[in-house]
Amino acid sequence: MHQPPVPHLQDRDPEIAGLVEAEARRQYEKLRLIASENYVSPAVLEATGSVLTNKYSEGYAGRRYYEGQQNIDPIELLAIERAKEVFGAEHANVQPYSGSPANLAVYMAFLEPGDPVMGLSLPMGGHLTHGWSVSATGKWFRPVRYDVRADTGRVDMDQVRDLALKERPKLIWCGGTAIPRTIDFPAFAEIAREAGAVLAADIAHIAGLIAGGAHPSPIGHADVVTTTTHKTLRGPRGAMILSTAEHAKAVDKAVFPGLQGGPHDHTTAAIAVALKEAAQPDFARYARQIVANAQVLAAALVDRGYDLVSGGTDNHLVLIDLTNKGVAGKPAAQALDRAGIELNYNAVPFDPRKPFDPSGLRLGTAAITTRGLGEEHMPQIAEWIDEVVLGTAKQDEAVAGRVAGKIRELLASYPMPGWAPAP
Ligand code: DSN
Repeated sequence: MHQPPVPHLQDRDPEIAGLVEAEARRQYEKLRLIASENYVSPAVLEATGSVLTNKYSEGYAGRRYYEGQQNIDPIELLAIERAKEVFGAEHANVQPYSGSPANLAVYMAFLEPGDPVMGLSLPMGGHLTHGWSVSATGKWFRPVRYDVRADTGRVDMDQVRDLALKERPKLIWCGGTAIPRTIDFPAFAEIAREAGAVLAADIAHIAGLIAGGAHPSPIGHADVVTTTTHKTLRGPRGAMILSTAEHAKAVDKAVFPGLQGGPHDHTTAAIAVALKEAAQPDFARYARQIVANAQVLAAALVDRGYDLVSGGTDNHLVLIDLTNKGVAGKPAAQALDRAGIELNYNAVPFDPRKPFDPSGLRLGTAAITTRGLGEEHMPQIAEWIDEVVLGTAKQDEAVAGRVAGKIRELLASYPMPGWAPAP
């Protein structure tokens, strides 16, 4: 049963209601290891599903293009104040619709079309919007890409410095989507200063860890910080841009009217709720537990002969290169999904295979930590992953059903925020 319940949806549109119910049950029964996903609280769900979805409010508090902002202005101001407080930032914009629009706003704020931009290349763990060729950011700007080192799997800071001084990018991105190690914000800041570039930190994956004190913060090092709000931060699907006071005006102008129309006020309210939750002491415990779980899971996988990019993890994310197991990422991910373990196939650095059929698997521990799983469960999860991967290599289909049953049994003791099976 959905919490809050959805009786009107069931009455008005049983087809959609049925699919929502099926998705909730799927999330309840699966070991959700997609590194960018989580379970939000019922309070965040309620704000997201509220009447705020009815309102238009282009502009900013006190300067809107529509009347009737008596409640929207305080909601957005609360979200801004909480974002500044949680991250210690001088300025926050909570209107970006999601991570990619937030990143585009950074280009809009600081660059002209054709300007050079530097970012970690996508197959090395970067993000499409950091100047990858198929993205608008790679087509409309001049991308310069840095890599991770082949021997360590970690960002090659010597190469970052050499490239920055040679290519003089106007904007340097640090952060990405598949980086299992701590991002060295002070080192990036020093290079950006030397090269005369704006430093943007994309902390979408690690925002919750930063909020909870389990990863160093880019504040005080980066000129501008972008983040989605729904990964480790455990809020609704949205994004924020944090910056120094100096760049506040440029950031706000870029988001609106530069790039977007009306903000999604229901999302803004839910971001405010998530930030209030992230400011509580139990969120710091949650953030530390995410990392502890990932580290124990990584160690258990290494014990079973898995080749992890960089050898382990400092955060919520583990990147496995399956080459030595004789199975590609995609069939392994599909078999794991059938076995109740949900993750994504992923390129690994220097991957000889294609992005749609790469060599690796990416997994993360934010969602299972929300469910209440701890370090004691991680060796068992590594064993299940191993059983399924080895079963895939041997084309043994029976293993999936066996593991899925055991996972359902385990998860039945760990409640899911937002849904429970009918009693
Ligand atoms: N989709 C996000 C992720 O999974 O990391 C990146 O855009």
